Amino acid sequence: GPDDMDPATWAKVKDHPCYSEEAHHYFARMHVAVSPACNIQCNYCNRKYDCANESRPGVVSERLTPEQAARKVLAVAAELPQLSVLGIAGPGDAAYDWRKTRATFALVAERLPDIRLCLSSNGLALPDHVEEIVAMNIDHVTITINAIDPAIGQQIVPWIFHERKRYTGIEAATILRDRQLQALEMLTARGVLVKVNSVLIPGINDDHLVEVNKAVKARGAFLHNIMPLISDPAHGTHFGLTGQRGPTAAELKKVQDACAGGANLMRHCRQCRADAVGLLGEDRGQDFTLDKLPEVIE
Ligand code: CLF
Ligand code: SF4
Repeated sequence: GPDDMDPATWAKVKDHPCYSEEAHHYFARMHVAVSPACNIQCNYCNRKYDCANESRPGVVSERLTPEQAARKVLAVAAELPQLSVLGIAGPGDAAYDWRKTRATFALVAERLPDIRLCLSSNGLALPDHVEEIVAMNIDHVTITINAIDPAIGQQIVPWIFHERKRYTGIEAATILRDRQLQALEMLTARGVLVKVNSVLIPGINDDHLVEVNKAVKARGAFLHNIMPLISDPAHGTHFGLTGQRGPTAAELKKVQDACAGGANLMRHCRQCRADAVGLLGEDRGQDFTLDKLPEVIE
């Protein structure tokens, strides 16, 4: 609350439903699925579906151009006075597909200067865009960091595509980890609030997430959101096919409890869709599909 935060930070979190547990009862967010391209492979992802770093796997969102997305945001804002945040969280990686993400935020910010802009990424491309993120007043960024030890990281992300080259194994996991931590440091140094998402994968990173929590706290992460892996063979992911299971509620709680005293934990995440609309846990996306929007804005 306002008593344990400096005023500038409080101003940024008081109406953000993910960064403030209190705010999520009163303020709504919406996502627009404008960024289909991705530069890494996660073993819990199937590219046919939304980015599972920030959302529920097995979901296909309505993909929009930046212009379509802007129309949708204006239509939702006109009907949903609680709308405070526009997030871009896939369906691929919002920082890799940067031209579309940037174009969408620019179109919306021109017409709705008070809406908060929020971005979620695997982090690999993020350091390249920090200056523009700051210049565009994107004051909330999420980075998904599942491991800081590359020996563990390579079991979750088998390859990355970076500076026109493909990397695998320990080398890929090391580059990814270094870029994620670099982005975290650069963004927090510029006053951007950074949330770190970690997907809890039993037998792979469950004992390691305490180290992730310490490492991201040391670099200024505002919140750490430990999300349960949702693994279903029907989703056709590597983990789904190899029988990797998600954690039980007790296993999730055990890891969260082990992080006590470290970076503050987010505990009210609802693993949204890349085109979610409304209060967390409610989804009004179907009320605002493209066919229901006006043809032009203004
Ligand atoms: Fe969206 Fe994410 Fe921004 Fe929130 S969601 S981009 S920080 S506005 Fe929120 Fe949804 Fe959990 Fe994400 S409840 S999946 S943490
Ligand atoms: Fe899939 Fe997201 Fe991982 Fe890319 S970053 S592979 S879209 S889960």
